[in-house]
Amino acid sequence: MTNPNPLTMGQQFGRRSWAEPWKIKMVEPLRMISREARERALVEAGYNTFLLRSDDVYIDLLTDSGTSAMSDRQWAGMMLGDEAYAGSRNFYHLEEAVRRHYGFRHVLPTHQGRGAENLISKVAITPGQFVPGNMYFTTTRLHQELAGGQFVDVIVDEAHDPEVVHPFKGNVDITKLGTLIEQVGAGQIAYVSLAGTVNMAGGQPVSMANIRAIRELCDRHGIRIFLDATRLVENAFFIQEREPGFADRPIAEILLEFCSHADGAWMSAKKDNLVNIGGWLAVNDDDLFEELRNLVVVYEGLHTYGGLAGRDMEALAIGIEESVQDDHVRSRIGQVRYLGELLTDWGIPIVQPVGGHAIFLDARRFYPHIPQDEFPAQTLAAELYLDSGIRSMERGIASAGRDAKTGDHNRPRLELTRLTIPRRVYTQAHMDVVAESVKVVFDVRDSTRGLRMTYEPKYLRFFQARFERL
Ligand code: P61
Repeated sequence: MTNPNPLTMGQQFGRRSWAEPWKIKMVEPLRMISREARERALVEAGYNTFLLRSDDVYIDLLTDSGTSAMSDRQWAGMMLGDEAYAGSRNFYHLEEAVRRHYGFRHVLPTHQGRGAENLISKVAITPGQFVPGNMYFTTTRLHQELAGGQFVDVIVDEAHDPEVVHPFKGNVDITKLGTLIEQVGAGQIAYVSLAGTVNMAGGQPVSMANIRAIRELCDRHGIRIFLDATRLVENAFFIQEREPGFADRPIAEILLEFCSHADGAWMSAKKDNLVNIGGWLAVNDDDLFEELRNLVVVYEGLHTYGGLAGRDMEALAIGIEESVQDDHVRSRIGQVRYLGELLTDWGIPIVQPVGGHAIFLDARRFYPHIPQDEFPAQTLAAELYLDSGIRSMERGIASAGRDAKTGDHNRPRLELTRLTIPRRVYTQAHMDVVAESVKVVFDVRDSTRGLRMTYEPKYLRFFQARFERL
């Protein structure tokens, strides 16, 4: 039989195909349990994908955090761990890699991103101060609040609308930031908390022009800028692609320039930096660093290991080098886009434009008949798992938690289910399987019912909350 459609997928989407700049050397078998077994597993997990056993998951798109595949060079680095308690040579490799690619002077390892968030929040926030940022992130905001700060969202309005197409939906609205500074006074602003490719907005980037404008405003008022560098390499890719004047500049160069406008950064190295565990905190100011270096021994470990083994720091140092390579980033984001193109083609509502690390299904438009208080995005994550064993994550009302003052649910405009793509792990065929499953769940959407929360933990409730079907 002749092929009725002799086009590659790239041609069908009107572009040249991309391919991964690596080949596979070691494989990990996948397992798919029966639908009956998935039903049992889901009930046992209280309809919360965080509570599933990974053995019961077929394609795991819960997160891109710590789930990437390391390279042969990184694994070789694991054998070169200098496990000295103090002054491990791997720490100096890490320090050098962060300095070279992010440009900050002082570097501290931490066990992961939230370890670094804890330290910077404790040292840089005086209770009662405000922390403006480009949309909240769960752990970031919690550490800011636990340190006595109050997070204020100053992202552009477009970020809260999943249908608006804008090249830099992660940008700070300079007017909102300026108004806040005028209202509360510069002394009451702890710092600006600026994330690259904003996670909760759908992996949406910040432009170079925007960080320059924030810098200018902050300089006028003596306010510091700290970056959440977790997915800043991916942010640099979007600047290269979309911002005039950057098309011919390597991602590594753009990253360095972006960081040059900030006073420091915290990092969950489990994302961009291609390791299974690790983080770091880096700042330029000597006095601030001295305080942080002292505090790290309380919460993480000595300042030359910060909760990491020597081998972890070596893998991280190598991961940083690999993560800023143009070929790598292009294929990583290319894979996310491929899935986005399929779903868009089939009329499935997703956040547009497609961001760096994930496809975000728009659960409000998916299930218009399920009110937000009945957890449409959580429902969608459960339905996808039931259909095919694909694990995704709720990013809506459950993730947003409760208002600290009123105790009522925070009700974000974005009610999303995240299909997060680990780096260098799955193939295009896996993406096809994922898209087909989303389509099946979409086709039966009208008969799907929502959920009721039956157990609610106090902090970051979405991780451990339990639900049952209505
Ligand atoms: C994720 F459901 N992200 O996206 P740590 N900043 C940013 C992150 O994306 C981030 C951290 C800081 C995760 C893991 C996770 O509500 C959740 O290394 C932009 O995880 O401590 C983590 O870095 C924290 C999943 C975290 C969640 C919080 O999947």
